[in-house]
Amino acid sequence: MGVPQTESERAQTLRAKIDRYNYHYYVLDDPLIPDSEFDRLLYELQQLEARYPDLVTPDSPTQRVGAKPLEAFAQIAHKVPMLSLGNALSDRELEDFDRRLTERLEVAGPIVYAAEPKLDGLAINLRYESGVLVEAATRGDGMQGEDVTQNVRTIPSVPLRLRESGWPDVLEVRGEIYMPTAGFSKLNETALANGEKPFANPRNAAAGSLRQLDPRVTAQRPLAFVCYGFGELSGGELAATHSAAIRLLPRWGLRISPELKCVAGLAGCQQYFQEIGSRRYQLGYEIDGVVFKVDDLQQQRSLGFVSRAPRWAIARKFPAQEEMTRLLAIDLQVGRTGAITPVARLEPVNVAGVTVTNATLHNAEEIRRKDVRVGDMVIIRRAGDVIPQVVRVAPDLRPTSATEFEMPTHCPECGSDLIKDGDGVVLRCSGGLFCPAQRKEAIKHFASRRALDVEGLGDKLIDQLVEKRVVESPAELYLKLTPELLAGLERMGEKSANNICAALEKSKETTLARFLYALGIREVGEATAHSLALHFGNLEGLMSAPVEALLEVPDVGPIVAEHIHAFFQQPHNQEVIAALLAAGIRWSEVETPRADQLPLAGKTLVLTGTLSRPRAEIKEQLQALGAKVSGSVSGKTDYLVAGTDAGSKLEKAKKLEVTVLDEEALENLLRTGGQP
Ligand code: D41
Repeated sequence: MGVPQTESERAQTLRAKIDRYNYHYYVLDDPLIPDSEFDRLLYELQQLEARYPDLVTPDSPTQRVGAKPLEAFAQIAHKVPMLSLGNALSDRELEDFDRRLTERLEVAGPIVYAAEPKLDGLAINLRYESGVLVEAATRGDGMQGEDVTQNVRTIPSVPLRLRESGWPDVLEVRGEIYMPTAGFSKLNETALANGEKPFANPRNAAAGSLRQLDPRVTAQRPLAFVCYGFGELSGGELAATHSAAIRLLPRWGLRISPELKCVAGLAGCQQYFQEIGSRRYQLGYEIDGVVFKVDDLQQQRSLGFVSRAPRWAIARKFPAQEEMTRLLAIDLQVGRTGAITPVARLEPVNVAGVTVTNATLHNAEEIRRKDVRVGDMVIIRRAGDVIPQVVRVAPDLRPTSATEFEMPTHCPECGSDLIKDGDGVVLRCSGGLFCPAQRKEAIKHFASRRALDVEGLGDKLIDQLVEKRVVESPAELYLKLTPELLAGLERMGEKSANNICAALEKSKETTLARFLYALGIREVGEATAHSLALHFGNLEGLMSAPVEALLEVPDVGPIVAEHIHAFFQQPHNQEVIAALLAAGIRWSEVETPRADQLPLAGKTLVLTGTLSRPRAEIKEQLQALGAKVSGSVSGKTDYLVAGTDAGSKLEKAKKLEVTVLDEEALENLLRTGGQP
């Protein structure tokens, strides 16, 4: 069959693009487009070539797996090829995998799989001879890779010599070199501070760090290594199962995944995938899925390989977190304290299952640094419940019509001057509560759950009330809103109107701490509001406190003290407070307990693991009882509160013989006010 001209041209275009993206990705460690986009292009080319085999050329990117070798490093041929891994992108594909294997193996019961997270780093082969590290090579194309021995030797978790004894004379281990997220953030912060270009993600940072020609540079980079497989082994297999063999490694000084687990059958795989997925962002390193391997080596052998991938292993991938879309406009959002945040309006794009239409651009400095222009194709990243971010632009896809964004000098909502704040990065509207945007946000904050908790008074309703100038301050919620007035608004029934009025009435009975938090004083969060309430015991004392007196409150530093003082000096704020009190807001006077009389005074607690309530909430309650809540376990720690999947902190606490409380014990402690 002849190849239509257009198809042939398309294939050529695709090849040129893919080659270029490959080069940027593998050689420069600086990807131009997200992986998801790259995969789509490659897939399109594969489909085209499958339909028209005449289109296949020997140099087509479909004919090569992976990386173009750097000129600078010597090539090393792998004694045992480094295989690639098949993918499952859905539950269905994982099901198919397990069914296929069950049929091939002709087993009755469920297959046992070794499961572990799929780290997003670089695959490496380490060769030990007589217990000494002699060679480290990248995976390359699977047959030969680059000699990165000198660089790998600088990685602290790679032993230069194996510990103890019992290792085979020739031991090749395979694993991933990666950069933990904390180290990655620090590295990029430093790069930014030095005016250098930050890395796009931890994977690129790890790759870039490993491909340094000067090992002294690599040594400065926070790299780590974990093992997940084997290459050449003298004396044959180390054990009868994959997991048993891997578990021999730590005694020789080689790290393995702390998450390595054996699971049974499809159900076990799916549960493991779910479980790791739920902790994905707490792991401290980036993963892009989970790997399942048939644990029994006999079964592995009988399954064998297809092309270059073992039949007995699969990567169940998470949906891609990065996608590309067009930036349609940059709008400005005015926050509660007047801070101006530029927001990217996007052509809707599905990122990991959620349609994204907006992403934050943080501030003008960020827009300048990333050189984001209206009309650009931008890469959007959504990680967990974090607000979607514009990570970078795809510079070679920039249309000629793209326009630079200019920060206005006046508030888009009220026209007041914008002023540079503190470090000069944040712009702030100087309009205060004259600015309708700030008014809306102030009222939303006031009514929010952790402030006065007015149930049913949603954001949309508050927007409407402020826009119609019905309500201009929190106090007017109580003075102006009646069931009749509310029922007259859009999308508001009589019943909801009544409910909101009842909720308003109920919210009047509150606590001093909540009231202070609800006022929305800058830098005064829940914890500080609590400390203030506890320290002063009443509103009058706090309102008239000079800065020096405020500085005596635990957790209050000079900047916060200044904000608090300035807030209460403002006549407008005094009026709002007076009006709120006149409207009937009340709390029972808190007696000022002397700090040292609180039940948990002098006690230091540390929280770790996954807890069933937000940490901030628990922390606040503990602090209210006089406890200090610290981030790290030390000899001074009195209690460690350990949720599920507690890790190194729990181990350290046990070592230091610190009392460990589970969640039930914690709740008891809080209920009884300090008796564990
Ligand atoms: O964490 C990983 N990235 C990972 C990669 C892992 N945990 N296990 C892996 N296992 C294999 C086989 C089954 C072939 C031993 C892998 C990889 N391969 C792999 N990494 C890059 C290509 C293949």
